[in-house]
Amino acid sequence: MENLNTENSVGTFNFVGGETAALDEKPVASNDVKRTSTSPNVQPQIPSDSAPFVVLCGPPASGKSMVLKSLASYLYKSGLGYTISANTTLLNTEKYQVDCRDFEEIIAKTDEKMPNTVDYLLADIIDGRGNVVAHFLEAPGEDFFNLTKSLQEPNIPFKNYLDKIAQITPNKQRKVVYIILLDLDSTPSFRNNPALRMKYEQKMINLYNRYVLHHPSKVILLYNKVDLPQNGLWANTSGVSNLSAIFANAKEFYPNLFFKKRFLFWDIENYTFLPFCTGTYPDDGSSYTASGPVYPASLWEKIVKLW
Ligand SMILES: Nc1nc2c(ncn2[C@@H]2O[C@H](COP(=O)(O)OP(=O)(O)OP(=O)(O)O)[C@@H](O)[C@H]2O)c(=O)[nH]1
Ligand SMILES: [Mg+2]
Repeated sequence: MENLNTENSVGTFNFVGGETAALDEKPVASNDVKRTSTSPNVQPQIPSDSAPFVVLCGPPASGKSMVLKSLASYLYKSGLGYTISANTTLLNTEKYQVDCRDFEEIIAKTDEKMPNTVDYLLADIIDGRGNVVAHFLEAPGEDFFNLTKSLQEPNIPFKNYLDKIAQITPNKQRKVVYIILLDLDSTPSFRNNPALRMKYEQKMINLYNRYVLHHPSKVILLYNKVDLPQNGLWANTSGVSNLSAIFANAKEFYPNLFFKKRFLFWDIENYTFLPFCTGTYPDDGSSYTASGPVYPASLWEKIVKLW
């Protein structure tokens, strides 16, 4: 899969959404979206080493846990010599310790879903010499976009731990790859609710301005769930048949996330775009069939290139 170029505006991004649908006055909640069981006062403890982070950013149910599982399972089975280890120091709660143990079992099993009760999960990727190559972080969707407080979004500030990830010490910034999920088809549908979608878009622009624009960090725009029929059957679990159609579709719905940055006299793309499919899911939610390795392999390849 290739990186695609786009044209867009430059510098610090402000919301300039093209659609003007009136904002629904009612806060949005969904029965399909699990509420986080972690207390809002819980403060994740970020490791103080300087290994790069990969942070999965997306609203509830956009697929962060399943992308993490896909990537971790791929690396576990890839023969590239990595060990995947859940980092138990992130949260000192009994639930988190159980989630860590379960995670290490789940990544070894092809068709087992991540339980939707997982709030935080920090996975360490360790090379053959025992060095931590990267930390992968999944956090609750509410930390990136709160559906029940959607009217206040995007002005709700990011949680403190995200600052700690980006800034190791006052003088030392960390390299972070932020995977922004271009969610359109979770419940409630951002595809069919432009007002809500634009709030999420602005929140992700805020994230970019705060953590990427003036930092050594990078953004991957990940269009997950490309297997769904809404995407015009441009992809299935084995791969993508029409990448440019998927790209155009993503850009139509999230025009302001295709970031550019000024370099000398030019505006250069400051994102990597990738389609993704974690698998197919029967309606009863019981299990799933994992997608082929093409998606996690491409994602891993891009992450490594961005470091
Ligand atoms: N069709 C399809 N459905 C997907 C895909 N990835 C995830 N899903 C569906 O989305 C649901 C939510 O995925 P999760 O990975 O739990 O979402 P999340 O972003 O971690 O959600 P929170 O942790 O609640 O913020 C899954 O249970 C699947 O039903 C995909 O690639 N294709
Ligand atoms: Mg999750």
